[in-house]
Amino acid sequence: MTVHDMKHADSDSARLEAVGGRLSRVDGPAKITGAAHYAVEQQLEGLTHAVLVGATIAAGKVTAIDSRAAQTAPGVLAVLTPDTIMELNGASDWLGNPPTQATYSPLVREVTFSGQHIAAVVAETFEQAVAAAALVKVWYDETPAIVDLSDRRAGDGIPIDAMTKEWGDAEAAFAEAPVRICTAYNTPREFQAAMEPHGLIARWQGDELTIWEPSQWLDGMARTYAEWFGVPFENVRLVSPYIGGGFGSKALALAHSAVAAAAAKMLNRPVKLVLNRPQNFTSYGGRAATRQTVAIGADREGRIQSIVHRGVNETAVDGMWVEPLGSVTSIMYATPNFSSKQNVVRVNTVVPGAKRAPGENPSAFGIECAIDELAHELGIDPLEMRLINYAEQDPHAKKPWSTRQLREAFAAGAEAFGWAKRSPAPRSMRDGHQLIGWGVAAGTYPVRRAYGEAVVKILADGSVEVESSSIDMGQGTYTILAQTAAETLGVPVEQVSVKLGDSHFARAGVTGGSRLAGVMTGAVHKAAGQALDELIGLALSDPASPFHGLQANTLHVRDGRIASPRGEGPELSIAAFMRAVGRDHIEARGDTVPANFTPEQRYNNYTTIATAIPHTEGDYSRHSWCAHFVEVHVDEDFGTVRVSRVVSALDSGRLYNPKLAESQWKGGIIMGIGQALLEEGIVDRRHGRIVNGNLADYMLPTNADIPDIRTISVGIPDPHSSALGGKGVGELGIVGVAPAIANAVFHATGKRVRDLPITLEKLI
Ligand code: MCN
Ligand code: MOS
Repeated sequence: MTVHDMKHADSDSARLEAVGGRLSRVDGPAKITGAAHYAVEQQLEGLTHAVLVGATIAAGKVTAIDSRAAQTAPGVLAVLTPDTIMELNGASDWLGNPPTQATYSPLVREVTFSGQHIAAVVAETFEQAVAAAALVKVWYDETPAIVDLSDRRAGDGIPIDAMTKEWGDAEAAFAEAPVRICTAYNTPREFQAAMEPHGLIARWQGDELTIWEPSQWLDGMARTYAEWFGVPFENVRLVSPYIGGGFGSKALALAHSAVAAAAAKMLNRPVKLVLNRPQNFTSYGGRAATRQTVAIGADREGRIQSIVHRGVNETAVDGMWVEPLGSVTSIMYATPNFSSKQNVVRVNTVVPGAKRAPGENPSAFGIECAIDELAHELGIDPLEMRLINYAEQDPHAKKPWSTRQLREAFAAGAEAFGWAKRSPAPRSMRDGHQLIGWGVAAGTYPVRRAYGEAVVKILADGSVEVESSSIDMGQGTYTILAQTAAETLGVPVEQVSVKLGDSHFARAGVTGGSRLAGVMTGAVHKAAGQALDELIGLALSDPASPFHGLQANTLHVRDGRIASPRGEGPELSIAAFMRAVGRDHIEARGDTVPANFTPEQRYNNYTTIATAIPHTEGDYSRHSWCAHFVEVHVDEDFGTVRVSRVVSALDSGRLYNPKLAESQWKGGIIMGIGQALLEEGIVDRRHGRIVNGNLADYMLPTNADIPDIRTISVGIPDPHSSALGGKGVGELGIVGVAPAIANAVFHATGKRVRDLPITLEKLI
């Protein structure tokens, strides 16, 4: 702990080490000193290296592969092709649906996207594998590819009926509304661009498989490997102690994972395969490109009468991804009439995937820009517009919110930003050649819940161990679970060590949808409570205990010392007590899984998302909320946009650790700035190739692009959302940032940019 932290702690009500304290990340020192070993940094005896060969066309057939030169190159152990790689079983999907095909080949003959894996070379060294992979010759029969949503041959796509949300008569009410806007918004293909690339080391020992792989979901991925290779689930061990960012991309075992594990089995040697940066743009999906139209009808006072919303997202030729575009549209504002429908369009891409707040993020871009447009049309302040249409309950589920501090967020954000000083007309604020714009937008993310399990051990020396197969990709899981165990047990946080990232620990479900913190603090709280009960029970009942015979029904543990609540009798450390009763540990396995769950339901709870609890289950609708206030400077001559100020007020319920929550929110806001101004996957129209698939050409914000960001927590504990009263944090922050910036750019320039990113050529 540094002096700086101590100062922070002093100014906060919660104790540093308790839940709600501003404890710095307990994994920080290991990461900074290099003591933290990431998955693919493991040093193994006899390690071999695999390198992939990807398709250079986006559609067609591989007609021939000549691997002779590669096979005889120095150090080469094997060249795998669709003909030579071992056959795998099909695996069930993450919803738990059974496989659609009996067999699976991660190397293909039928190409459906550029970069798809066709062959792999395994060699003694990485350099040998790279050199030999360049010698593999591939011939194709190329057919025309559908490169993106704008391709006419792609058509209107496939309706996803499950996404339809309707009440009232939206079309008729829109037609009759005195004030109407109807606008279209587009977001491009985006990528997660985590600093740590995807990759893995696979090792077989008999029919036991160990995989070191960065993972947001050890148990889900272990299930996939077990199914591919037809071995029992228990035989697969996933190890992922540290992760250099995932942002949604690291939850599934992918084709390259299968190639490495198959190669390891075929060669009976451990195999390491790490995707190079361009392969990180084609081996798994980023955020799907989206198109939406938002039609809003209102009365002259600004009260919304109807919203008609239509959305489309791209998906793959041979895989389905739905980016739910109506998710924010359907709940943010009160409206008597509503209709939202969505189609998907198949294009020649790898299956798109989850990127921070999938669905909510592009959904908010549509509705939060449209509200700004309506406010401008009516001459109403955009913040006032949002208050006029404030949804007092969930308009779709027709249930009260568990908690919704959005009004408080608008008020706190506006106050801190100085919104009252905004001059309403576009182009009315400037500083020399810089046009200044102020924009606002709201955001939300549902509280996703699931059941969790954890093991808490009290050891002979009084230290505590927490074990869970959940993970920390930078959010702070290690830290908040240490705080939860320390507070529940009454021991100093330095005495707690948290072990994560090993599928042989107590099982855990996916780290996705901002659910892990709520699930795991609940499970650790429960397991630690059980361990404490056992400790106290032993202290009162064991004949060798110094507390034996004391007329007390309970004991207190504080700062790692056991005492009676009234102070009579002895007081001793947990270590001294464990010595006295001759115990070397106390262990409790606590879970929040319903008692009537069958073993299969339990297995599915950890390895699929089939048992996730709907956020509108029961009496309430549960969501986190936020309001972003943004200032931009737009150069009048050059059209360059700089975000100069951000104030965001957010409701994530109770915060387990405000320091980490603020860091998460800021990370989301920074990602939102990138999305608004920079990020865009560019596809070559001739061969459907991502041309900017590297970190030099795929633009991401750097420190120089990021202004001072102020975050304000307006949450209150929400007992309906989680055991400790927290709601989701990690994804919330990004939702609403891009529309707040687009709205600010309109205020600065009088120009609406409805296609992200907002680049200078769209402004001049
Ligand atoms: N937290 C808190 N109080 C709460 C809830 C959370 O203080 N009430 C803090 C905790 O430090 C917790 C963190 O916020 O560890 C994230 O909590 P939450 O978002 O609720 O849940 P998850 O742990 O499931 O986070 C996953 C979420 C997702 S889905 C993406 S995508 C994402 C994100 O977290 N990817 C990230 N944040 C990321 N941060 C980093 N550094 N890297 C990523 O890849
Ligand atoms: Mo987050 S995109 O749900 O991993």
